[in-house]
Amino acid sequence: MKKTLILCLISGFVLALTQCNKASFFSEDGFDERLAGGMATVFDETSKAFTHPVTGLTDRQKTVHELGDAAFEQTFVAAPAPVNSGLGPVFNNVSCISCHHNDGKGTPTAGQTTSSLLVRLGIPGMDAWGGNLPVPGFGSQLQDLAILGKQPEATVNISYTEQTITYPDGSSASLRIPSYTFTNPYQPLPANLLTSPRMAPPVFGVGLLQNIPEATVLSFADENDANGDGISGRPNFVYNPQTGRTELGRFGLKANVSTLAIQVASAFNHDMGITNYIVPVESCAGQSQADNLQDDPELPDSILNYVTFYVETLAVPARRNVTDPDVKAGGTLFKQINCSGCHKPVIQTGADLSISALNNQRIQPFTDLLLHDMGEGLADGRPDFRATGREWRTAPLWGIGLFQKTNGTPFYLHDGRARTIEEAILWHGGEAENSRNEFMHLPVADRNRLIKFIQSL
Ligand code: HEC
Ligand code: HEC
Ligand SMILES: [Ca+2]
Ligand SMILES: [Ca+2]
Ligand SMILES: [Ca+2]
Repeated sequence: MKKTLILCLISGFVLALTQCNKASFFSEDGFDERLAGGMATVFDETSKAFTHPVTGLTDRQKTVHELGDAAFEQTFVAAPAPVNSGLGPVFNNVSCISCHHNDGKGTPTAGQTTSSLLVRLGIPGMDAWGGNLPVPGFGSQLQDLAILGKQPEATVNISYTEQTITYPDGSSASLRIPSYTFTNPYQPLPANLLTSPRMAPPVFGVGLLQNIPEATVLSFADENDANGDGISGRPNFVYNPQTGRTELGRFGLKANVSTLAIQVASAFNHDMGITNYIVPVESCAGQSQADNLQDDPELPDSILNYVTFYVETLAVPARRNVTDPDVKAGGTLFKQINCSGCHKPVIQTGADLSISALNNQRIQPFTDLLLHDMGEGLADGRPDFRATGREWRTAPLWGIGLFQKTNGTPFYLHDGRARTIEEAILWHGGEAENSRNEFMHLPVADRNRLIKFIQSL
């Protein structure tokens, strides 16, 4: 009797302690701030943080996820081959994982097996669906590698010059301004060439982004800046080759793709040269490099579906240090200087999927999935459906504090030009100019708190 009472007292005490500890993880509206992906959150802070499936998958779904995982890591080779056949004739890399390192960001180099930067191409004008016009002889993407006996379309050269930025308080930072040149083209490139260098973004959490109701994304838009905060934000609408319709764009750095199935299918085709049932024609069809093997589609339909399911069901890593006073203060500053005007901290997902962990989740993606004019400094000058040459999709910030672990050396922004979070912020212009200026006018201790907050995401 006595023993039970003591036990009760002790367990009550322990419970009270843990409750009180836990309470500090909870926001004012009662949600656990660590759960960046809601139920689709995983607690891992290692280099493998982005590689885990969401919980609650059925046994069959787990198997499909694992099959997709294996294919994501497979190195493809030139046809004919018994497995993983069909690479090229021209391509950018040999596997998904060699660009999306540890399912995270890439490295801003081109032409090597660890390179994750590809260059989209175009010429002025629009196709029948409002899309970008391909370059005769090169298409809409520059493939800088080729299988034996074929020529890469060209070599991509990247160089940087440093520019010093001085804060009002006298301290300074250095930004590297990239310059891209294209040498050894297999045939001359046109004079009116438009280019868009893009580095691989992370691939986790994309199933949740796909499950945000369209009405929610549209509700964030303020095309004519009715509320006068300098931020407009507009949706991209893009052609879906599977449905033949124009749909809300969510994926790609200019929200230039509407579904993960198409994103993955065009990655296989354009990045690796592997034709499939969604994108069946070799990227170099009609060019002198075409293989004319008549072996299409090169990828089994099942593999394409597995890999799509794999990225759809990759969990989001939990936030860290959410109770740290500096992190909390940084979160307040993030709202005060209106970073949250584009990087939306909290969104509710929809309800209509068969994967329960992706349904009805309160997520913290820190994106509105909209396009924003980011100023001349970040402009590429190449439109992509409704996106202009100055517009980019708000980069999701979840997991950003782990890039150092998942990638070794982290790189930020669409082409990896920024080496630190501070540099990434200093590149913000256009609609984000006000926020950038307010950041620069903060005392250094507050700037560091804001960065510490970003590191906790
Ligand atoms: C050559 C490097 C490269 C390879 C290989 C590659 N990707 Fe990507 N991936 C990118 C780039 C660059 C983007 C951004 C594309 C854009 O803006 O249009 C991207 C975007 C994505 C996205 C969208 C992420 C988002 O936030 O919108 C997904 C999902 C994805 N890739 C999956 C894959 C899969 C699956 C494979 C293998 C079949 C693959 N990728 C192969 C470079 C690569
Ligand atoms: C007008 C909308 C807008 C505002 C306001 C804004 N951002 Fe961004 N942010 C973007 C867009 C768009 C990108 C992607 C730009 C690119 O890749 O070139 C981005 C990228 C970033 C990145 C790099 C992410 C990555 O994965 O490489 C960080 C960090 C970031 N923003 C932080 C901030 C902070 C901090 C603030 C407030 C000082 C802020 N942003 C304000 C739109 C905005
Ligand atoms: Ca091929
Ligand atoms: Ca091409
Ligand atoms: Ca506005």
